[in-house]
Amino acid sequence: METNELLSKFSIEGEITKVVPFGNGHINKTYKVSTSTHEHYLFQCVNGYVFHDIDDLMRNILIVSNHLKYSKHETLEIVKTKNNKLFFKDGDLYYRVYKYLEKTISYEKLDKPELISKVAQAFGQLHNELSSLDSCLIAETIKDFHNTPKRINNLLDAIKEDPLRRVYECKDLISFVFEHREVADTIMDALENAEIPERIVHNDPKINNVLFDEDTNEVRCVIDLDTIMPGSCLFDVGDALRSIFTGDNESSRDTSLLKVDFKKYDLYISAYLKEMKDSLTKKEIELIPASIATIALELGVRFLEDYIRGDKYFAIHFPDENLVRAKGQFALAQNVLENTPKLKEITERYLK
Ligand code: ADP
Ligand code: GN1
Ligand code: MG
Repeated sequence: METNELLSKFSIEGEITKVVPFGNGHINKTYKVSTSTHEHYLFQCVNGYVFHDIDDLMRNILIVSNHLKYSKHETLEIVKTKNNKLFFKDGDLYYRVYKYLEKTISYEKLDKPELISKVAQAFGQLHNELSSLDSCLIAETIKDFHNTPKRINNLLDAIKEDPLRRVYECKDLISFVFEHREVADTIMDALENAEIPERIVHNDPKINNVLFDEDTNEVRCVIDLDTIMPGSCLFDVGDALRSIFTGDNESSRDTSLLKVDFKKYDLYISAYLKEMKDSLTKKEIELIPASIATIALELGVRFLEDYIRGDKYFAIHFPDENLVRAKGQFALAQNVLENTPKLKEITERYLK
């Protein structure tokens, strides 16, 4: 079906005047839609390789966005189809529309200290808000999303299958994973042994999933609610810091660019802990430095598995991009491990 025909299925006001690819997300195909009214819309083809149950996915987003709206937070607003459905299915493709959040901007990297504090505060607030949501209402949209040991098992399966004969290129990276195998267990072991609590979290707190106000640079809202599921706040703290340290170098061949920034670390945890001071446990705080290494290793493993399987999950822009991304995340994990004593020292200050 043509784009205009697809868009005609949704309750969009006015005539469509322009549809252009938008944003730098790796998962869904995203377009900004202009209309003859002054409103814009965000049109997405949802990635069916990544998400297997679109009913569950869209219901989660509706529940979470209503919950956030109820407590006066700006959030995603689903534009339903003319048949009052949350998405439109065309063959095996799934489409959805959101209101475009006007006068917002997302960043690929965060350099200004105040922006880092604002993002940390936004995720702290999100975690506080989500704590009053009943986790029974939330479906698991991607099974074992941050189960790092399982991610390694998936990589092992891909290595065995080696459908494109790419494994030989990946030998050094595969060795890195097995040399650092114990890093994978940090968060899952703590969760399974009930040393840390289960919480509903975002699970994908990448910098460009936060929208800032174009004029004031205040955080307007956290978006990309596809992976909101029960898990650990360490998934989010670890991944947000991983994303901040990666910045816009995720696909760079110069792996020395992916490294810890102590100032950014301090700014992030200071603002996050301030928001979450009434609920975080000592163990959660102690595990923050380790969680960054775990999530960087995990993402490297995910990129590597996708490279071996033929780039089916993450969007790529050049042939070996997933391999380059995996190298970058392993370099970051290594750098985090080397700097863990100093990160722990900074963290200790907040435990007193
Ligand atoms: P992906 O899952 O592929 O990452 P996202 O839902 O994060 O897709 O959307 C991709 C980008 O589109 C975001 O990083 C953001 O820049 C922009 N975006 C998404 N939703 C909206 C919205 N409702 N209003 C304005 N911009 C948006
Ligand atoms: C994907 O969807 P996006 O681009 O915001 C991925 C994250 C990764 C990130 C790495 C659902 O995030 O887990 O950390 O790429 N999202 C999903 O850039 O897999
Ligand atoms: Mg995104």
